Amino acid sequence: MNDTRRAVLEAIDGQAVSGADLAERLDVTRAAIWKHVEALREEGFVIDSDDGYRLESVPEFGASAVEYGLDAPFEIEYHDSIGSTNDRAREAAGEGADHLVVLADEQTGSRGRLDREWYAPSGGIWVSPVLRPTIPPANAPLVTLAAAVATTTAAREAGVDARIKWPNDVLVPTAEGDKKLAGILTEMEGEADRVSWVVVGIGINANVDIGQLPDGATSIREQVGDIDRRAFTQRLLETLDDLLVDEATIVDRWREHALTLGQRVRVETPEGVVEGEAVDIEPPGTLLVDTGTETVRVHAGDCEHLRPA
Ligand code: BT5
Repeated sequence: MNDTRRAVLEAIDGQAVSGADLAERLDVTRAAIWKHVEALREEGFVIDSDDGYRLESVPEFGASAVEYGLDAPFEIEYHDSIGSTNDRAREAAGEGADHLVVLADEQTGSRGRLDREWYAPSGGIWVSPVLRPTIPPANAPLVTLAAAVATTTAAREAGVDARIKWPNDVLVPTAEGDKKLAGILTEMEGEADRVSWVVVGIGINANVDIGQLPDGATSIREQVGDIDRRAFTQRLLETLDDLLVDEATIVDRWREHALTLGQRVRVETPEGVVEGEAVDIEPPGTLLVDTGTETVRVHAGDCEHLRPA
């Protein structure tokens, strides 16, 4: 959001301020103030103008709504409907974007890992930050772990018992088994020694009916009722930013929320199937599986939680 527009919102949040006062304080013309107010109204901000301008309410979702009050250095690009936020974020990354977050209410062509289909009806939080971390490509899995921790943290704060399945599925344990609440698709481009960009696509079934989702999925609506998507998205982005600034904490925070550790797992890796007890995780995201005869380090694969032997 443009700095003047943010300053207008901050000034009129909680009290009425006249157009003349605002213009003087922000060192712009009254016409400019009026234009900003109109643009904000068009985005859904309710601004009363009976006795000076006064902010009555912030929209439920959208670019300025999420940017306003966000304590992290991201610019939001919002779409009511888009093919895939990851596709758009990759395009923007290719054009040099950094700390841009592509956000949508609905996606019509979204993807999971390995080109699997991802359901993204209206009411979800479909979000793809573009990042340019100064890390070697081998450490990129840390960004995915951070996204899983950030998603889980925001969901837990919203009252949902969210946990992480290695490496990055966010699940809710239920009487009928674990249900998937969110998924993460990280895509990147890099050189031998340096990542040039990472797009970390996060899909959260927020205010969505489970009838619109595949079997095995759950939503925040199903678990605790509808949430404030604006506040949730802000919390998600703030936590992600904090974690990426302090990379050393990512793996510890991941362990705190892990559902996989201590469980019997079956992991399909490119080198074959590994079965055993998941005992720990190591940077940048390697799962340690105790097969009974040895400890195998698994770097990538699809993980299934097995019933205890
Ligand atoms: C994932 O893939 O879990 C990564 C999903 C990433 C989606 C986000 S949304 C924002 C951004 N833009 C995109 O285009 N993508 C990202 P994977 O682990 O492959 O899981 C895919 C499987 O999850 C599917 O084969 C279904 O079985 C299941 N699935 C599909 N949609 C789901 C949903 N909304 N909730 C829960 N499970 C779902």
